[in-house]
Amino acid sequence: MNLKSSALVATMAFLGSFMAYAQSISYKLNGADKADADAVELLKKNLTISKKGAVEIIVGEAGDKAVKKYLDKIPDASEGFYLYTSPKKVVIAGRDEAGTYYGVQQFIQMADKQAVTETAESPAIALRGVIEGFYGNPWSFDDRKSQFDFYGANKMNVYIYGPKDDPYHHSRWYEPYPAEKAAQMAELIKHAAKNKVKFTWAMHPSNSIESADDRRKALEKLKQMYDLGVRSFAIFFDDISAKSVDLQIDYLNFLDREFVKAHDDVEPLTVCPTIYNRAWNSGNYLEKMGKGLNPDIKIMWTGNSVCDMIDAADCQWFTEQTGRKPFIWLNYPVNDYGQHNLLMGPVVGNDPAIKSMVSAFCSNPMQYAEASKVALYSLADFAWNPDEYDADAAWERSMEYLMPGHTDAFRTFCLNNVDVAPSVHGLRFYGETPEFKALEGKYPELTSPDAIKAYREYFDSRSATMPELLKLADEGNPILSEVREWVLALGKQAEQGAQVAAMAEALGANKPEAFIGAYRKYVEAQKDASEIISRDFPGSIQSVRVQTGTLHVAPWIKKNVAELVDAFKKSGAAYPDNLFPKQVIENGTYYIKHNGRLLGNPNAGSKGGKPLFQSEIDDINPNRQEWHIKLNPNTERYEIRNSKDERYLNEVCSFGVNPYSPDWNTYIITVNDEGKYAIRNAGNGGNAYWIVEGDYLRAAGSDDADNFIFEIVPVNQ
Ligand code: LOG
Repeated sequence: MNLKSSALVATMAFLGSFMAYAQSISYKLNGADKADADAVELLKKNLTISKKGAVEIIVGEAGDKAVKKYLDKIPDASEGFYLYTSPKKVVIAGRDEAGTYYGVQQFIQMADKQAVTETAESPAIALRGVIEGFYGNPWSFDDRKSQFDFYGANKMNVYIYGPKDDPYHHSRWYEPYPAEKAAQMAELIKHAAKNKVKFTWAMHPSNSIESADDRRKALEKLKQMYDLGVRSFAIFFDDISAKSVDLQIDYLNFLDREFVKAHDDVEPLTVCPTIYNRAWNSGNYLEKMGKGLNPDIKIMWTGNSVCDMIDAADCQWFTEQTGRKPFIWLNYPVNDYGQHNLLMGPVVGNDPAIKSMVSAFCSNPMQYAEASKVALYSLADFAWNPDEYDADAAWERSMEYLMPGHTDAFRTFCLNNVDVAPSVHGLRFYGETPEFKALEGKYPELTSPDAIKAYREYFDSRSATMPELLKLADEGNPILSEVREWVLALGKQAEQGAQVAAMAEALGANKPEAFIGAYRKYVEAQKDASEIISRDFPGSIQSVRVQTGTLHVAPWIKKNVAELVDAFKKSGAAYPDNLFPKQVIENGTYYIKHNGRLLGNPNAGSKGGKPLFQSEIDDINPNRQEWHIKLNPNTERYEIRNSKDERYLNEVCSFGVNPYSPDWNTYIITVNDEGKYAIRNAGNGGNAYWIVEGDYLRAAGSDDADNFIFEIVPVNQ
């Protein structure tokens, strides 16, 4: 055990005995008859209460007799509270019911309830919470209940129901919920209220908003939801091609008039527009919405793009367009656009200055409800008090809060699941596996014994956390049982990493058998990893292959395996014919020929330009006509570089001048029965085949059969 963790264990033990002591304190309540009933219930559930209790808790909200003395200490803002604690007396005084409730939450979560403390707090942002607005398996009934408890405990007050794959919200919005689902909905609404969470039900009618029949159905559905207890509604128009903004405005104002305003107990309407981020803005859609919608209708906004963090300029721009503050729909930690990865990092990059510029700050999370709590914990912190928000500290506290007693193992897990891998949004999240990144900085090459040892130790220590995490998962820990597959994948990735180190060691020691053995184990671990699938049950809307460590660790493994295998093949060691996957072309140096002419690089060292076919052999600079062709381990396609100046060929068959990008500049090379090769763009570079026009290459071919026109001949043969 290292020093750090033994100190931690000692602290935990101390805290444990201290908490047991705190539990044994008995309290008496003063004001409980008038104070918010949910707050009082919470006190009774968590503390020992008796008429003769040793410590008095004075509880209530502004206007209650019990807290009259403290009235001027209560912040003059809704949901605010004053909290005083001491060994003899505790005061919890809310501006309103929610304020008292949050004061109680804060008190019961204090580790040392006997400390002398005094605080007066209120939220910086009025509406804080969650939009269940992702694609994929909607949350379960139990997931949602647990979420509401979590929101209450962390002072979030909004939940918007809008899972894209609930047909009663989206594809068949007009159908009433069947009895069982309706009963669950009613129960959820009550459970939300107990936690001071406003339950908003959203409907996504797409373009069915014009006819009298559509509108009648909409009113009927809203009425069903009202009868189940919903008092707050939203209409979503995201991810459709809208027929007309005027029609949307007319429809929204119709529902507002005929339904929302027709009830005196329904909250103002919220709408998710079709253009919900700045990147998609064109024409005057938003301006029209702003001018046309009844003024109290809130408009949702994801920022500069679909997945973005929010700053003051974004909000200002939105307000100029719409005449209202944006209701922030933060697409984090949602992972429906990159389902193979979990997003377990902190919420970073939102500007505290937005606190007075938004009407709400809400997250769209992952279909993994429990795992989403890591990010949501931080989000709650930010939205309550952005000025004091410290992303790393909040994230660290979430480890303690969510995984007490197992923070080190859980932190390791989370740190391996920060990035989202390349996706449609081209977005990456940084800060993943910082220790590994540092290791790569220290040992860029896996050649020295020190490097090999350091990497092996790194991966072995990752493997060592697996039993603890898996045990928790198997014992039903809510987060780890939900994301058990990622735990398994992390274990398999650590095994792969350790085998890479073993391969490097064997190669250095010239032990071919050990190399082959390690390589085989690597392949096995990789195969096992590729077969791990999450949410693989009948009826699952998304079953996904899972990935971890995609920012640093996975590319490192691939790159090093490719390099080691390459070096091993070149070492002259004997190995079974079927050991390594067959490449169409082995990594090496080649001539690229067309009708007997050689492709060359006449202006080596210059910028840009095109390679040229020539009949003559270049005797003076032979390597102008030689090409390094190599399989890129990450794209599994080939890169082609000129051997004279290492300039690469790009997707328009010129010499690339920008930084080489494997997504753009690697090619699929195939061979036909006659030994002729075809070269084709791929990835971001499109899918055109390379053809020859005059003396030059061009990427313009579309027919497979016509494009086997190149001879690729190894130099030295
Ligand atoms: C959807 C949302 C989805 C998210 C991330 C909004 C307003 N709508 O691009 O349902 O979870 O992006 O993929 C969206 O963000 N569309």
